[in-house]
Amino acid sequence: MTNRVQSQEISGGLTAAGLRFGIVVSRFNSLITERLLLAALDALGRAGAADRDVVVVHVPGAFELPLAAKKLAATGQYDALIAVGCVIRGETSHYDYVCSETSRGLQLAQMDTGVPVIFCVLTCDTPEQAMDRAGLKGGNKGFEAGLAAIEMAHLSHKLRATKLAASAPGKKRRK
Ligand code: INI
Repeated sequence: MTNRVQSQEISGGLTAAGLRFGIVVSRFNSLITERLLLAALDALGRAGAADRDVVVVHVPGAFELPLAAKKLAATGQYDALIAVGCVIRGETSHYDYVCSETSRGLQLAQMDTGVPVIFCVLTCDTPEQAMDRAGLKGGNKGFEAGLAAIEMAHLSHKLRATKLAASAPGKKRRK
């Protein structure tokens, strides 16, 4: 016998019809980022997103992704965003700054605006590692990002509207 509580499950769907997406893509390492972009568009299209509901914005490099994402999110027109980039380690510490500020900035963009921002930024030691994740050995992270965007778009709408089903009298909420 178990006393395990039967919790209410809230999860995101995987249909994209009627949802609006913004994709910010860096031009740096475009051989990789354009492959990631195509796969993200493929995922959205297969799930039913309409052409008119998907906007793509190009920026120079990964470092510029957070500002573009935040500005798109602030328009209030998008259900989810995807940030696509590829940072490849060089001989100096530049890589570390670009990686940390890009991830920090993208997290801030979604936390400040409440619009999901999917992190599709590859951070790799070699071009081969990046290619493996952009359609070669390791699948394509762009496709995964497209699916994550759809799921998070649904989930964030549902969480906004969540109410606990009235069953037993609960604790009074603190004001
Ligand atoms: N930008 C990238 O997107 N990937 C990289 O690998 C990269 N490297 O290695 O330097 C890179 N640098 C540019 C950076 O993102 C900015 O565009 C630039 O510093 C101007 O602000």
